[in-house]
Amino acid sequence: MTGGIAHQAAAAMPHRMSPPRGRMPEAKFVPVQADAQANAKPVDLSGYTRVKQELVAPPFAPEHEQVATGDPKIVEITMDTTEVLMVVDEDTGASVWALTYNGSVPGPLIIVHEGDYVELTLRNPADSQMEHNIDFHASTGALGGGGLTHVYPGEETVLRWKATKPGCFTYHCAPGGAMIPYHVCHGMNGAIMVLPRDGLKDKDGNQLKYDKIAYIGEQDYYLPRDENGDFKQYAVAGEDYADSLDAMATLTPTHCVFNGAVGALTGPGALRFNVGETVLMIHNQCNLDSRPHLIGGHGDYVWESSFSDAPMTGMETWFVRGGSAVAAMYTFEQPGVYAYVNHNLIIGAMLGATAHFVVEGEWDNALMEQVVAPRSFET
Ligand SMILES: [Cu+2]
Repeated sequence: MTGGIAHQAAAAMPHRMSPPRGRMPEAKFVPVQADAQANAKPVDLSGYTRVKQELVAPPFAPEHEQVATGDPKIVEITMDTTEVLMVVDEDTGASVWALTYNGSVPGPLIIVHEGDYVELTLRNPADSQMEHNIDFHASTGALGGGGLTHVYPGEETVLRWKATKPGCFTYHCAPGGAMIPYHVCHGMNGAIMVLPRDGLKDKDGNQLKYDKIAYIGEQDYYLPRDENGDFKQYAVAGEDYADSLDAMATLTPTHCVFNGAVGALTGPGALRFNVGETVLMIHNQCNLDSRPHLIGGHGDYVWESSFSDAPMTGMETWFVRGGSAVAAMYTFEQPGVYAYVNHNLIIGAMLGATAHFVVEGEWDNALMEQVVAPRSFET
């Protein structure tokens, strides 16, 4: 059998520059897959409308419909695998050469409807140090697309896949071997939400709508330290590879943060809502388990798995299995500052996994009232 993407790529290899560091051997399944692809029947998508989705930086969501209008579409998106020096904690000077999709940790939130196609153009900038790809947990086949999207610096590729499973899903880079956790633990992951065409529903089939999305990516970092205990600095992406593997092997993160850095979603980065607004919190954790909790609020509806399943209701804390994304919906009833945390409180309070939701509106004494302000008492 000749032809096929992998064979063509292999034939082209001798004329290329030597692979950048981080290049991993092709997975053994690829020739089998390439043969199957070479024999595959072409698919006719001429009846589909094409739309472009402009991706935006977290914690925000791209423009989208909650209930789809019209037939399934081909949704075109573009992501660049940029390598960015990012401060993780200003107080300690901890930094990381983040490996990213579109320059952010997490990568941008993608939103489509069940039955749509996602058509991704994945570009690896020429000044990158490393090879990248993408594995969509929402997709079917070829390691989630990971086997078809390896791009070297200066290369681009286009992958199209059908969103057949409704729910929130993680996506991440997966170059192979230890490079997989290395890239994931350098920020190279994000989430896609595949909505049912008729939107979200409760267990009785009643429509559930949200006013805003809070897209939160929880990221565990394993940052190497020098002999004095200070975080090491590196000149280029990938230079920390050997040190990082040693740090990762401890299974003990130095940081576990929301949206890339300690405090990214507090202070000026806090999310803002009003009493009466309904927020859909989308939480992505590509590596570790997490236990999101909204201090002072609840998960009115929580989908830990498929949107095809009825949501859990009235949750105090919900669960994100490492390597997945979940959605939780809540309508604010009181004003104030809510802390959204990983309720492993060591991770939430000491490693960085805390966000603040600042909610404006009128206080409801019927729900809570300070009957006596703190005061001294007679003994
Ligand atoms: Cu990567």
